[in-house]
Amino acid sequence: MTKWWQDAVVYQVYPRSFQDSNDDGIGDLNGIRQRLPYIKQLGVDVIWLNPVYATPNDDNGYDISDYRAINPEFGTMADFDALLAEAHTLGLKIVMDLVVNHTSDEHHWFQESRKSRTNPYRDYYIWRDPVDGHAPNDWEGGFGGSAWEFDGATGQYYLHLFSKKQPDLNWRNPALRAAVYAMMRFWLDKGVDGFRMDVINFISKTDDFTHDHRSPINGPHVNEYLQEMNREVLSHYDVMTVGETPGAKPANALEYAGLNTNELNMVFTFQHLGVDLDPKFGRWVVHPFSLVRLKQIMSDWQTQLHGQAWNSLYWNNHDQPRVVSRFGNDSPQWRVRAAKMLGAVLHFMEGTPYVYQGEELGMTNAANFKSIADYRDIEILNAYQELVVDKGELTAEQMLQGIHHSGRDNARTPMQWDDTPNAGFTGASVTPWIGLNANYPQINAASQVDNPDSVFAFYQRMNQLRKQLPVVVSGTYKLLLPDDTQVWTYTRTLGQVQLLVVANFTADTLTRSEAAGTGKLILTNYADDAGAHLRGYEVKVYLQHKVRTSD
Ligand code: TEU
Ligand code: CA
Repeated sequence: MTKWWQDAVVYQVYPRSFQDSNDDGIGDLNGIRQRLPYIKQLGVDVIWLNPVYATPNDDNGYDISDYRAINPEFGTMADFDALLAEAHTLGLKIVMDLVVNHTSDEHHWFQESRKSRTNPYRDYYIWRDPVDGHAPNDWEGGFGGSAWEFDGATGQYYLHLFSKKQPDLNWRNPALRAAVYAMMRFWLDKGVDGFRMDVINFISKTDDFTHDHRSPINGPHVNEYLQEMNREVLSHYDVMTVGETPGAKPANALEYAGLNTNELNMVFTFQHLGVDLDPKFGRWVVHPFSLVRLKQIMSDWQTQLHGQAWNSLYWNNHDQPRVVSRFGNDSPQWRVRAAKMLGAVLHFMEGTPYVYQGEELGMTNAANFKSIADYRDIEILNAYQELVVDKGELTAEQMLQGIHHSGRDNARTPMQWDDTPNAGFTGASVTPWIGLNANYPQINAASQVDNPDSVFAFYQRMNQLRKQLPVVVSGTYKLLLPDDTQVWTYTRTLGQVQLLVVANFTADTLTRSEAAGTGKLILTNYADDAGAHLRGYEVKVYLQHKVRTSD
């Protein structure tokens, strides 16, 4: 028997860029409520909202100054309550973003904490004395520079794994943990259906800070804290939880997302998204990805978690470039087929799929952003300053090429609703908070929702098949042709029923015996079945009976 969050498909909404309802160029809660029928029509079950809480927007809401107040740019608490009620009326659940590794430095807790070493809130954060007049260790912040900021008022450094406006909370402090649990109950008692937990495996750091080059990931007490959170809060509600766990491997997920470990329901790994990143410059210098490596990593997650823990399945989110541009082909000739092929490869694996806004339309990276002035993301702007301006390690052209391919703002351009000015995201004469992708006249929801050959219709069909075929949720995954550099093919088996997925990751026409499935072709991005041939970016999904004795 599966849990509701194992049968579900999640749709991620980045509120700032989804739908503006009051012509200020910024997406908002009432805009999301207007678009609930569209989300329902897609056939998903859950909406994950990126943070909507009060924030100074240093990191677009991942720097929270009041966990129990709505960002006025997005609306009011009444607007939130109306959105939640309307979603529930439509049979949609809403999952909030829980950002409790850090707060904004403008949060009341930090304002108090920095006042004095004896303030009751002092130990809500991580303060350390200078060592020989310097920061306690060489850790770096996620957005450049040291992870330590000196605060003159009390002569100590505070830790911030991200920007200096995002001080890390001290989870070793039981009073802090209790305050977080009380806040969680506030939202769950309103009827919220769960949480996505931001960098949740960072909440336990090393027990001391004297070591250099120590990774703060998967610290010594993470499981203890998550089990306490589950005992104190989560186990009292019928909710879904997904932890964002950068650096987590399958062995970590068996604990974090174990079916019987009483921590979380699933986690987001980043391992599969490292296959095209540079060892030194990360996302800013991009290498062609290896399909063999991608298949190997994701197949390991499938096989090592099966029956013991639960996978999330995603290509895209607000921190990642658009997958059709990254692992597919966003040229006019191939974009639609590649977007469908990538969707099918992901959605027929075992786990809960996450569809990021616009992925269901085949939206692409923003090729029209010509200069650093077009970008808004703190991660992009700080990296450009550090690598191009301060250190000169990359030229502006090299950096812009990397940003074009991998920058987070590729996912944060406004949702493309139709071909009217500003793509229907905001009023025609309004300047949105970030520029649009110039291809919105060609790629938009209005041109797809009634088109049976659209990427939207393909995602609708996948969502229907998930509901119709138990093998999609519960089948055992097996990778075929592991060393094939052009094709990804796998089976899912449940009893005598088997799915065969065969996907061509190239523009070439290929022949693979595996492509000639023995059962009913239930989904393809071409009109017909070319037998053992696979045309450019072709994907074929067969429903067949168990045929291979080796399975
Ligand atoms: O992301 C954590 C995180 O690891 C990403 O920032 C990722 O490492 C980076 O984008 C890739 O270089 C979460 C949120 O999803 C992200 O939007 C926030 O910026 C970050 O935490 C801090 O809250
Ligand atoms: Ca608005």
